[in-house]
Amino acid sequence: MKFIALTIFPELFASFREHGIIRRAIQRNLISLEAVNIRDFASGKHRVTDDRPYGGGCGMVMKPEPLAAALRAARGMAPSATAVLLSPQGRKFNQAMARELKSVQSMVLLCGRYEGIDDRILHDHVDLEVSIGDYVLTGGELPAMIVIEAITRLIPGALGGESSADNESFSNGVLDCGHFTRPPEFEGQSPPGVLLSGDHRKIEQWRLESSLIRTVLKRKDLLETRALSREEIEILKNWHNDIEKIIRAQSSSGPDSPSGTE
Ligand code: 4G3
Repeated sequence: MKFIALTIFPELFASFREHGIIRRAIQRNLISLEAVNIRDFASGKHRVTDDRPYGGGCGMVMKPEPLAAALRAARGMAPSATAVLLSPQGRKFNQAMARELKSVQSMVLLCGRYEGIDDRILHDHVDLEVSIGDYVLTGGELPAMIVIEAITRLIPGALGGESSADNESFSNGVLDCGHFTRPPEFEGQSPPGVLLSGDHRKIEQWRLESSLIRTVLKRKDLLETRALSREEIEILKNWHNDIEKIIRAQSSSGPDSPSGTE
């Protein structure tokens, strides 16, 4: 996969490329990453890339000509590339979109600054507008790196060692289970005994249950749209029954119940 970032701050991508999974993926020829300076495509002595907005108001807008020229140059390097604009107005990025985008051959990531880019660039030059979340940043560079990283780590061979993207949060629509490592006791807390039991069937069962319950507690919304397996429904029913038993045992003797009813 070929990534080309268009930015007025290409240096922001320097350390991103030189560390961790992105560096390894480049070394292994799984991806390439080029940061192209939009300013190189601006004309005039001062190579200006921004201008005051028509209609007045504060802030600056990125001029269309340097953007169009930079996009044309990028398309020369990768003719079939998908052009992505990072902006707060974009489609909300998530794991499913990362999986979708993994299959494109090359991607041009247009990183705007200031109040954004001249809107005319959107219509003819941008294939997809993406937002990494509902907040405003000073530039699209960090969002671009997030999109690149989320996609890259899905490419087989990009993750180091034995780790894989197959059994982590969102990969199957629920949150990841809890994780523990040595020491066996830390600040008075011990890992669930089953994880030290060596019983791999029980460990798998615990992980499934941990994932599901954590999702119920932290991200109920994920379960509203996802089909549950028989096993998952069984787990939830068991919790439901346990909770019901606790409630039934309490209801006639709790601190709020009328006196003389027990
Ligand atoms: C407006 C992306 C702002 C238009 C970019 C670029 C947040 C996100 C910008 C534009 C950004 C996001 C730069 N801020 N939520 N700022 O993904 O094209």
